[in-house]
Amino acid sequence: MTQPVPMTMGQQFGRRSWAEPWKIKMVEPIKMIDRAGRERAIAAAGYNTFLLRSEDVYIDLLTDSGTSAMSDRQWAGMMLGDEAYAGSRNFYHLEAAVQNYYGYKYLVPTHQGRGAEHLISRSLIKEGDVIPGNMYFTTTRLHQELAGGRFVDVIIDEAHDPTNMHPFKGNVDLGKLEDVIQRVGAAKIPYVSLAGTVNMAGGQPVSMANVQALRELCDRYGIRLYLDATRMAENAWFIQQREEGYAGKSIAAIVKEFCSYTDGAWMSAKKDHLVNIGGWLAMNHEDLFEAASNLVVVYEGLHTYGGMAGRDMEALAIGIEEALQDDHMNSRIGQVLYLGELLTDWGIPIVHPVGGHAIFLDAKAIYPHVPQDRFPAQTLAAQLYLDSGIRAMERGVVSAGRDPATGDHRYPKLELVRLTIPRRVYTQAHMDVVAEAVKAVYDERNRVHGLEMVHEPKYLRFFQARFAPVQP
Ligand code: P70
Repeated sequence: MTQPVPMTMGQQFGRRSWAEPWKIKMVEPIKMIDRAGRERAIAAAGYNTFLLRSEDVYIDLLTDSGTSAMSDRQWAGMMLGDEAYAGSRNFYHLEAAVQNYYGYKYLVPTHQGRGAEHLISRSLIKEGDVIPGNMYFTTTRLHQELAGGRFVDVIIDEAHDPTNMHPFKGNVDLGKLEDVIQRVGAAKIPYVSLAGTVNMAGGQPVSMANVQALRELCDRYGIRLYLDATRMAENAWFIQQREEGYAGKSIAAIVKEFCSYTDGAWMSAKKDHLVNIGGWLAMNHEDLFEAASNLVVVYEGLHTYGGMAGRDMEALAIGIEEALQDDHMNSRIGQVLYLGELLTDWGIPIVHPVGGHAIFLDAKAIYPHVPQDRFPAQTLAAQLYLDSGIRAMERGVVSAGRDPATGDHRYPKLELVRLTIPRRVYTQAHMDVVAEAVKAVYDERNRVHGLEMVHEPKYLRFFQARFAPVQP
């Protein structure tokens, strides 16, 4: 009798396995606390994974933001910090990296993404303005609203359907956008807010054809186009894989071309750029540069550091270069796809196609018996922690918040739990453990009944809200 030959995952899927283009030089121990400890920890956290202590977490998939492992080159760069208050040499290195890889003329550094969102919103939005975009992001929309604007979603309908296999579910629906322009008038639209790999849609990319067409439409009406470039390098990988004519182009070339159709970008460098803190706003128009580089000194710090230390800017400049390498991106997204393939094989409902930075579990499909005002995604994230100390994030009705006009919950079509994969941090074995935990929670799905909210903060409630289990 012949034994079946063991196969690698790559062989099982009919292709060669990929491997990370690095080896591990330093490790940080992690451990899983016992079930009783996890029960105590999640109850003390009000069933909100944002309120857990990191010490009580085993595998931390809360976010890919600021959680990357830096390279030896980046750590070496940290030693080269020029901590002068003004004109640090690391700022000029960073400025050159952004100009070189993203192609924008002017740079305003900020402490992280929302600092840049604040500056662009305050500089360009007037009371009563409308900002169309490809699905809201929590902090982006809040800054647009605080500046007096109103966000209008113009993403294609396919983005709201977790099973639709459209290859570019982040695309803007140009018909919807033109309707908005015609309804409110171009003068009321300071800019279109475009995001690469749309976070709330499941990390879904925008095609090059879409940004080209968007540029033409914006030009026709004299409207500016700004990009949330937070995960634009990941977006470029999808263009390289899926869009005709881009298979032979590098990630760096694709990012540069994509950005050339936009007027500027804001960035949370804590994602793509492989640093633990940092951000920037970059632009081609001088008027925005003038306004933002003046406002930055009020809210962030001088215009040559914007809330970052010199060493942070150095690590970031080096991170930009590393982030845009093809072999890095192949292994980064390859790991996300690996987890997605396992869960798909086991019949667990997730958002398809799998996006760039995370797997999104479809909590509505997993808990059809839990109504949306009992917070199915919040419940699922808590269950996952209880099962194995894995920390994920709610991306559903809690994240969507309340409508400022009516005060009611906003009920998004997508009610998701995000398993976000930090860059260069976990191994394939960690992904196996995560998949097994999700499966265990899925198998127990009929035993949970949801949560009620017992404390609700005014801004970005998902960060600090508290919940309690409801009985059947
Ligand atoms: C996440 C983080 C941050 C982010 C983003 C996009 C597409 C801007 C920002 C803001 C952190 C986060 C933020 C709000 C709710 C939950 C988590 N996303 N644009 O985990 O950047 O955090 O640096 O101020 O994804 O997705 P920053």
